[in-house]
Amino acid sequence: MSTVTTRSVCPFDCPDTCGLLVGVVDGRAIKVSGDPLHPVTRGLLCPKMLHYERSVHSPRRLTVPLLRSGAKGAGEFRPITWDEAIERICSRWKDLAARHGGESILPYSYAGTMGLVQRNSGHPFFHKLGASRLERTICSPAKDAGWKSLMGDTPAIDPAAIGQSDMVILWGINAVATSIHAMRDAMEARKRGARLWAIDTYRTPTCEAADEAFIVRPGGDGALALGMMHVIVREGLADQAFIDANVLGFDDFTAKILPDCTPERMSPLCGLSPETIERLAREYARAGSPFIRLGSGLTRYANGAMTVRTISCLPALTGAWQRPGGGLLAGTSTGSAFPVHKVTREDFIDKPTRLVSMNQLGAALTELDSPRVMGLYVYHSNPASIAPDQNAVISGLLRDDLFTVVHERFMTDTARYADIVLPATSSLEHPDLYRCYGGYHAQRCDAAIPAIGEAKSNWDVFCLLAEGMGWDEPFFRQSAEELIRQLIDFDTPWRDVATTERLRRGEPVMLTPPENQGRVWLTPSGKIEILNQREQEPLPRLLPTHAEGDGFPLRLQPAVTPQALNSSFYEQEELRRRQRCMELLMNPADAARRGLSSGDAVTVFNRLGQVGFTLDVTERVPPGTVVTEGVWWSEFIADGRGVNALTSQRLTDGGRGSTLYDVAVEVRACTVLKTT
Ligand SMILES: Nc1nc2c(c(=O)[nH]1)N[C@H]1C(S)=C(S)[C@@H](COP(=O)(O)OP(=O)(O)OC[C@H]3O[C@@H](n4cnc5c(=O)[nH]c(N)nc54)[C@H](O)[C@@H]3O)O[C@H]1N2
Ligand SMILES: Nc1nc2c(c(=O)[nH]1)N[C@H]1C(S)=C(S)[C@@H](COP(=O)(O)OP(=O)(O)OC[C@H]3O[C@@H](n4cnc5c(=O)[nH]c(N)nc54)[C@H](O)[C@@H]3O)O[C@H]1N2
Ligand SMILES: [Mo]
Repeated sequence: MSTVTTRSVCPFDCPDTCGLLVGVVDGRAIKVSGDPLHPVTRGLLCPKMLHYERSVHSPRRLTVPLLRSGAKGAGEFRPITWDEAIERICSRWKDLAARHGGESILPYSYAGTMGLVQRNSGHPFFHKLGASRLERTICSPAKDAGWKSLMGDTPAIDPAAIGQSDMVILWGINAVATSIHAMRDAMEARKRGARLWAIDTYRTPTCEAADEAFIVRPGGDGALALGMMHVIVREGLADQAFIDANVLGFDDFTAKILPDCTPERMSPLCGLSPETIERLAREYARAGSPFIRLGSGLTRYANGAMTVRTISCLPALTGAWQRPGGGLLAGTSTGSAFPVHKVTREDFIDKPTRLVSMNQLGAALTELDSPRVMGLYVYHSNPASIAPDQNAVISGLLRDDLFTVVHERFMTDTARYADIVLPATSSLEHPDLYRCYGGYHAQRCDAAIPAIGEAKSNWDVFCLLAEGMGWDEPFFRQSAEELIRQLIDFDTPWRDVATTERLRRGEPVMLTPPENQGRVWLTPSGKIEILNQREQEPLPRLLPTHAEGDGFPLRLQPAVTPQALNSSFYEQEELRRRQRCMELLMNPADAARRGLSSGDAVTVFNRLGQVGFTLDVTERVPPGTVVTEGVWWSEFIADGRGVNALTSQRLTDGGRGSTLYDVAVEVRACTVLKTT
């Protein structure tokens, strides 16, 4: 049999949205590689996707619909047909809607696939059903809120501008793990002579690759930026001409906020010495075109939005924006490039139903009333692992009167608690259109292989459910291909006729962001608004984290691993082996104080829960901070609880985001767990 090579796109929640080449023999993917002709991927793939075929053809794939046959959470199921599954779900939902109202049903989805059709295909269905609406705010809404407060709708600078910078600051982003193409661009800039700094809470691989790394206290970056700005203003390093022409509120800021923000005062809050804060300020202000690439790490705190807003003031003070390669990139927004409303169909909402935060699923399932959540439909998300306050989520999922359906590729921790499990296709088995949130590329792709077993795509399942509900709405009688076509057949300044033609053909294309590139400020005043009277806090200032008030001595940093993506990829044994086991990284001083050493089984605890880890004593983390990487499946965890048994349902200051990184804990030796 000869190999047919097909183009596809990586569907995962990553800012790089890579172009893939998939080698297919007899309907089976045998090889996946980075598309060398893709303008951003340029042939380079991350370790997770190098063997995507191992996920797609994993023996762990779900292949038929399943009905629970044991107790909730016991993971005992028997196969049923699709007809029976759809019939059971629809009759139960009709009954729930009639008895308790549509709002007693809650959809839960996030980022298993980023494709515009498959990702959003539940929206029209649940709008029509009158279900509760999910606030999809687990990732980084605080980042958007912070940027918007200062910069309004000003479009992001082009990520490629990094190549013209003479100083690149990777701030709260572990690009070696989370955006390898941004890392490659940063390393290329470095080769051309740019200095590369990383600012993180522990020594990540990105820190190792940088010229210098600055290790801060979790949630302390606002203090660092304020200290730097104090020095910049005090030493006359601000660009007064730029400020006069472009910035609103500089005088208020320097009069009311900065005087208190001396490096000495900011030092204990951010964890860097006063001398380091001064040096960072001077070197940043004197750089020609410093480029700050802001990650999401520093946003998942009680002060996350304020931190982003404060850091974003730096290029406004020094005028870095004026020079090519200078400025700050929080993320690109290609939201208006495609008419996604044609998929989400907000017009199907009869009257607006209640919003439920995805960060508070535990409370939604255990406390919410009028009506109580009686039906939960989870698709392309794994909340039993990834949502904060895992113990609360699992208490909710254990409710006998809760009817839970999970549409999944694997028997995830969430699927284990389902009444009905539906098998989902992987991205190689369904068509979609992808746009990127870390750059400006887009690509359409067809299915590369047939569905595994009886797996169905998100869109196809919602069409079946609409039919099962007895709706005659023609919208649900279209194919995914037809929806994709509607997204592409749309006039927009983002692409010309030739680009649209290439998009239709399945080639990767670059979209052109409408004018601007950060030189015109799309705010109500037309200036960068350091002073923003629409905010509860009109000026950037210090805000505390949640963890500060929690009364536990160590800050826990749940971080990412290059070998997984949130809770995805744990099915690949090789990747899992490289992660060894659920480890806790701790500084030698903290370990010595507790009489702990590497390899010890430890229990990490706070008011929400306790979790077992294997200790790794290392200088990579500073005293006072402990770190764990990855979001493990419970079957690979000694006592079944993961890191999110320690994270809380509290929200960020702006954007109602998750505060997954804002965690205080204590650690003690564990007498029960055996070291693996
Ligand atoms: N390999 C891999 N890639 C991924 C993911 C994954 O799980 N694995 N997840 C994907 C998703 S959903 C997202 S949202 C992106 C996120 O990608 P990034 O923007 O890189 O965000 P994070 O990895 O959450 O955090 C980045 C870094 O911030 C650090 N950090 C945490 N708190 C602070 C702080 O207070 N200050 C500073 N300065 N640094 C801090 C963390 O230690 C981490 O090294 O990555 C995507 N890509
Ligand atoms: N402790 C801790 N918790 C975290 C994070 C962290 O860094 N640390 N990161 C947070 C962040 S930034 C995010 S964005 C969230 C992400 O949370 P999720 O969006 O839930 O991401 P995943 O854990 O990757 O789970 C996605 C699931 O979708 C399934 N899937 C993939 N494709 C399809 C499909 O086409 N159809 C269907 N039906 N299913 C599919 C996959 O098998 C997988 O189980 O997690 C958050 N939680
Ligand atoms: Mo995310």
